[in-house]
Amino acid sequence: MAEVGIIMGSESDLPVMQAAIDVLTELNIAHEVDIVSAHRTPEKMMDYGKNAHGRGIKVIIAGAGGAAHLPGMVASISPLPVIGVPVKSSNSIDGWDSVLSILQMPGGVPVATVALNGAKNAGILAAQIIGSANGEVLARIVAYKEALKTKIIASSKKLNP
Ligand code: RP5
Repeated sequence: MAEVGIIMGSESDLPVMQAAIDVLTELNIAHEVDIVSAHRTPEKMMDYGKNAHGRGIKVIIAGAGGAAHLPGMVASISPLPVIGVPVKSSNSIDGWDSVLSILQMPGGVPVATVALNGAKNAGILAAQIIGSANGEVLARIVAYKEALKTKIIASSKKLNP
């Protein structure tokens, strides 16, 4: 059963959002993926936000670009933690519109906003949230971070043998 729900406003967001899918697959966290648009399928968005926790989803990752209302609107209706991914999309002026639309939420309705096109970190953060209450997942995160360290040490040694 999926524990992380990955949604995005358009199929055009998928090349960016694929990084979240890939890292969750790598960390062996069950996830589901769907296109849910705040502006084009508002009823589906409300249904998703209302029902995700009842279906066993524990964290939602929502990506959108331009007037990026999907993460905030889902956060407005869901009790789950929502991670927002600002996408530099075709309708985005320079990316700042996507960032600020997701980042500047009013008090009481948080969205954990990652960097522009930062879907990989959204996936890792979702895994860390799951891992905070699941020892097996936590051990995978520890191993993941250890691998990051090993890679940097190897790069350093290559430059300074
Ligand atoms: C947003 O508009 C979507 O999330 C996407 O980032 C952007 C452009 O959508 P398309 O016109 O490519 O479908 O709602």
